[in-house]
Amino acid sequence: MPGEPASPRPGDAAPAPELTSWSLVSSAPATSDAAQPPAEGMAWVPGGTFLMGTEDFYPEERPIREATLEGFWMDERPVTVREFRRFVKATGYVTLAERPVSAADYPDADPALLVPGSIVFRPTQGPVDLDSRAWWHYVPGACWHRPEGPGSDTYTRGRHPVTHIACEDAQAYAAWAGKALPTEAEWERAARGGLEGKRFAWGDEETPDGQWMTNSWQGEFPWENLRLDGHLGTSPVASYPPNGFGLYDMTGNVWEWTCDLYDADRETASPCCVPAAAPGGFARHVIKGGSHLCAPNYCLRYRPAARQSEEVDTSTTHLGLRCVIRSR
Ligand SMILES: [Ca+2]
Ligand SMILES: [Cu+2]
Repeated sequence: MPGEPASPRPGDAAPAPELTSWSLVSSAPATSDAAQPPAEGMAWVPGGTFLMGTEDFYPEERPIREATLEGFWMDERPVTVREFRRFVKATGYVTLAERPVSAADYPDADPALLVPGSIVFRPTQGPVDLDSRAWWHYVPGACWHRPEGPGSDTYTRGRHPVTHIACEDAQAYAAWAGKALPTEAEWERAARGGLEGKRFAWGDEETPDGQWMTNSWQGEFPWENLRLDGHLGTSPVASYPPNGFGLYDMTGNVWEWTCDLYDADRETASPCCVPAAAPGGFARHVIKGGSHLCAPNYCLRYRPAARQSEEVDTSTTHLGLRCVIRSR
């Protein structure tokens, strides 16, 4: 596999370094053009061939297939509110959720909803039919710095992942930072952390030694959030251990945009995660990683293979981004 160190051979003079996945990151990458991180807070994801997808969960994740890619740099953490604020201050950028809404773009929409806003999760009072309209609400005024709508703020959430990011917002941030959005294959390669065919980013067991490894939802969705992992909504980035490539929050916390279009013909199981089709009829991109809203009783999607699609104009409480830099 190009980009990966050769296996230690018995009889080598020097004691071979232990080839944990972590050593792939902490040692210098094999390609000379990738020895130094091109920006602060980025980790090297070695190139190679790996198995994408799984047969064990939802239909859209099948089949298992080989993917081969070059090594690349990836943000160790999702982009935070604080980082996004820096981008907005520097550029005056206005996110899609904050812009006037054109009726021409949404001919079938309720005129009352043609105001700037975004889609906010609200738990239900008790058990409900699993129809996403019960917990997703279009809230006028909701946006990246008012995640629950007017009256909410992010003063104490600077280190949380930024949310309410539409695809073009993610691309604008990435371009400003001199980076790009990952492809789905890059994202999944990174999320697996060097482990092959494992269920989670850290292995097959959900809570090894009783430890919560990511911010998901425990209890019965969408009303009973038991918070066993310590967090009700989003969590400060890097609150849980990194994976084998030194990447935090690859799964859980927030979904992340990729630059890949979603194949519209793919069969898709009903998720908690994606609001019922918005009236816009825009292209859909693949999103990866699951979120703090994914609960095993309904949506076990805080896994590297999990994938959903989102219309490019859609922004929600649990969708953010992280970026990559390709070495060539
Ligand atoms: Ca949680
Ligand atoms: Cu989910």
